[in-house]
Amino acid sequence: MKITRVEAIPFAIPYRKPLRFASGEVHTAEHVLVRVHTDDGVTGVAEAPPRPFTYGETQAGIMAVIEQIFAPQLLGLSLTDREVVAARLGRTVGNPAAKAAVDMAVWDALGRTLDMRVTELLGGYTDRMRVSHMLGFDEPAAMVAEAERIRDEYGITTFKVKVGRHPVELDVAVVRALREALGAEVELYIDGNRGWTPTESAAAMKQMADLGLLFAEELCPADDVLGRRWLVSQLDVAFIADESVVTPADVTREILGGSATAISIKVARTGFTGSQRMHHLAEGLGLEIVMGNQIDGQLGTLCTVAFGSSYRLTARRAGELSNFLDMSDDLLTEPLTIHGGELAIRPGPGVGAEVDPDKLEHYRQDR
Ligand code: MUC
Ligand code: MG
Repeated sequence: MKITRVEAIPFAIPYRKPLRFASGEVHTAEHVLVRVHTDDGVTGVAEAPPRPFTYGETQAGIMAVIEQIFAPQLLGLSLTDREVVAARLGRTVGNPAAKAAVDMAVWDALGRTLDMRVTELLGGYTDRMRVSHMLGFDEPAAMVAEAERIRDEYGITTFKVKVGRHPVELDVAVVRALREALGAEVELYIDGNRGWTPTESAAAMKQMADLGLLFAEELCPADDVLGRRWLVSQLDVAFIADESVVTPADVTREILGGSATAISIKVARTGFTGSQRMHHLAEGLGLEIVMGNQIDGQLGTLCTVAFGSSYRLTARRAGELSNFLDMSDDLLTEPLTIHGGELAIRPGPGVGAEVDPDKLEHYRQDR
């Protein structure tokens, strides 16, 4: 079970349809595939999606920190030394996606070694999650058409609507059009990616008061400390902290400071080890959790559903598991499929992912 090698492989897969939101846009999945090898001949895999507009990481930076700092620190450790792995990764500040991918590849290798699913190792609560689909910026008619297609093709009935544009009426019109077209039975929530001020957020929420929103996420920056507290104190909808809660300490600060009332857990930034800490803290604080998506490919999505299925609290709400549908291709031998609005974990050990060597050869950027 000893770690003998940690590989970081850059790859690029274009999106069929770019995703646009208040803090940025993604046209190509320029991710890093992480492989952790052991002396038993086992290989664990995970992917790191760089999001410079959210965490400051780039693809080249993720490669560098894994190859130059993390890999040498982990060689010789056992796959069961997960807290030692976490402590050594923790010596370096920042770099959440790079750390998360290394951590998840270690868990995947452990699952493969023990012939157990990661979901069983973590908590084993269930084997599937309801899926929430994210709608990026577009005209109201186009966003409604996409939601209808996703509902009809995949049975998905929960939608996260990207907001944060100016004037706020632009986004309010989209949410209203979605509610009118899709009816009362679908779940709708909004994510501002910090695009609005607290007062713009409050005005928008007033205009959407009759639209039955499930949640509002990160409408304004957490650094608007008093403004955000003022906003959250007047909402009758739970306010999700997403990019403002990258560590358990962030959760403590945001929740006890009155700047959020629920959290998004993204395994792409907290891995499995850190996400466990976030989950247990949220449970102790009595918070709702949404399993978020950092615009993950299929491997990242498998990691999210593996974690989300592990606990009652993370499986309760629909998880954001469908961004991969907009990619032109992916790395897995067997593509993920969403049926009846649900995504199931894979039967194999670890997270159940098999990377197709031909696809990796085609999309990798280091050859
Ligand atoms: C989200 O929930 O914010 C946008 C940027 C990112 O890192 O994740 C997405 C989705
Ligand atoms: Mg978000």
